[in-house]
Amino acid sequence: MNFLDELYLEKNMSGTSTGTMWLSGKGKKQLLVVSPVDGEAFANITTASTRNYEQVLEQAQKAFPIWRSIPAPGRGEIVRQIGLRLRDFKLPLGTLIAYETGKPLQEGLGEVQEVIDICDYCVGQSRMLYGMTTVSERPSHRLFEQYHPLGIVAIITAFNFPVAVWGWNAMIAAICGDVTVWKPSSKAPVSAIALQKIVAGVLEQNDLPEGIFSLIIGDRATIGERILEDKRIPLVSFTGSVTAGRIAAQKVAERLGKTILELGGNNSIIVTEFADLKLAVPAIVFGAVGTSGQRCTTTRRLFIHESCYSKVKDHLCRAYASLKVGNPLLEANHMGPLIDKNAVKAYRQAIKGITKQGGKILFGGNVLKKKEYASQCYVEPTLAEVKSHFPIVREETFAPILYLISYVGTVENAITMNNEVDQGLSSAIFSTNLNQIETFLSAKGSDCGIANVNIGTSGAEIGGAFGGEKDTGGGRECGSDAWKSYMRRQTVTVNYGSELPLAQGIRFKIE
Ligand code: UN1
Repeated sequence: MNFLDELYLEKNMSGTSTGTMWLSGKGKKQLLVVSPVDGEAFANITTASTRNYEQVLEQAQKAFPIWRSIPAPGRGEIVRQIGLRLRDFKLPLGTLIAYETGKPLQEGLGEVQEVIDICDYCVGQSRMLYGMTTVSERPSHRLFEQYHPLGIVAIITAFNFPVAVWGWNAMIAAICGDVTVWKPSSKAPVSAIALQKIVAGVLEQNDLPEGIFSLIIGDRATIGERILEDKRIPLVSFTGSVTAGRIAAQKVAERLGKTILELGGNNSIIVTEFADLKLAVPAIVFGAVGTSGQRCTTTRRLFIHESCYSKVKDHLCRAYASLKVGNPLLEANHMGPLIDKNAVKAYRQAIKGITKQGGKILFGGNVLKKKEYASQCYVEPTLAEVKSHFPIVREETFAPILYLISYVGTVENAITMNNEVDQGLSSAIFSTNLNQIETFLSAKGSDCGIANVNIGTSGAEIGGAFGGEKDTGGGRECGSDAWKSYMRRQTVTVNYGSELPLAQGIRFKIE
């Protein structure tokens, strides 16, 4: 496999790096990485020990004052070089992501592009870390805010976006003057190693010290828990399930650390009687089967107005029948495998739940068995007819299962159903009616962090703040003013006069 060589990857690798250096040792736990594409064990990673963890943290602590002292545009220059270098490695890295996670090559390439985009974005943002100035109530006083680097930021990422989510966090943190320690998912560690090696090239060229960008691959008990409890880490950015995020948030809160949480979604599209189906159908299909239904932004629920329900259902059944499932490295295939056999088990259980709770499978519902599916991770993209209140519909099953739900009456009825789940990440409406669109976007509309009009729920651009409400965790990453979470805010009042007036008009005199 050429892409592995092009990325300087070997079969046996260390999973711990402080930048350009890789830490290793004997007797540590090995992590065998199996591709869901063909079931081949293609890498063996030595995971981090508790001693490695300490080494990484100590190095990060040393690097922080050095990195912090480089003016922000200088840090932006390093990020610019990372973006340039990523362009050179886009094809092999995109291919590796596809091979390691099972997402189609196009989506793997798109993911690398997402990191390139955030690098470009951060170059500009590095000159715009501004605070506001306001007026003081006191004469000859100036009142303003400024932002300073926080320190060590831990980034815990999931398997489904093994490099993009690092990019959103690490590149923003870097321009903010923070150093980062990245714990990727043990289900997609090789993409993380490849990315670390690409970044290392830039660190080397610029003679930067170890500890600015660190990588630490290890299990939850050895590494994850330590990060959550470590007071040296003021901010933990966590992407993962609601269950794991809830535990992480509690642990970090106990030591009064900060978190950015990007947890589960249960995203819906509303198709009203005024929808343009030419736009809606492909958006729905991509939203539901992209990354095999394993994006946090995946379209899971579809609320279709009763007047066009059977038409939309027919369109979707036809579209699903034309989908090709297979090796995601082959461009003809629309959907690859799920991440592993456990994910297939969850898919199977959900299918059982649907029929048990009174739903009907309209398309798919089976695990694929032919020779080309020998890894046993391939499933059929699935359409199911259900009712919104079914317990299974309230859950986020990380699989390509789309729930079709008919609604009657006004768009408000569909919005109510959109909002009645615990999660609140992404939502969309397909309509050409201004009243419906603006109702969906109004305060009584969608309660999600993302609300789209005439586009699907997934595939957000990096320029906006990314994240959601309720059980999705409330965090915001990526663009807009998300950078502020990676810095500490300081309110400054300067007295340049010769008197000492107190605020609120308080009188206080000493002899
Ligand atoms: C995720 O699934 O955790 O909006 C992130 C999207 C991608 C990111 C998804 N840009 O679908």
